Amino acid sequence: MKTLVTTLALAVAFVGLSTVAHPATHPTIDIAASNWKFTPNTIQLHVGETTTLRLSSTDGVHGLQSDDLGIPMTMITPGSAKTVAVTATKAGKYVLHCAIMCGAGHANMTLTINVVP
Ligand SMILES: [Cu+2]
Repeated sequence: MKTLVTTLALAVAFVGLSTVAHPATHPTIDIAASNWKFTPNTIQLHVGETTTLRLSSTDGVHGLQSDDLGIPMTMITPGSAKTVAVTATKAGKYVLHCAIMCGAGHANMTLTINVVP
């Protein structure tokens, strides 16, 4: 019984510490662009919660931009990841098209961002 209590106390302490250890870190979502898709192609954000999108390209030059979500025109090129902090203010489904003409599949290259309360 004593062992169980000690284990629980340690578990609680650990959870407490891990919460305190990263107070200012935003959740980060990695998104890889390629010819011609975003992976993942659907993500979910919460209203009012700042999330960092880490954008990289495995092939081709692509782009992301959204006035509605406050995402500035961001060019995504192979070899250098770009990070964009997003704080959605309104719930909804936002379908972002690749913002740079990238070839045959460009028109169908979308990233869907579902913003939920
Ligand atoms: Cu494109």
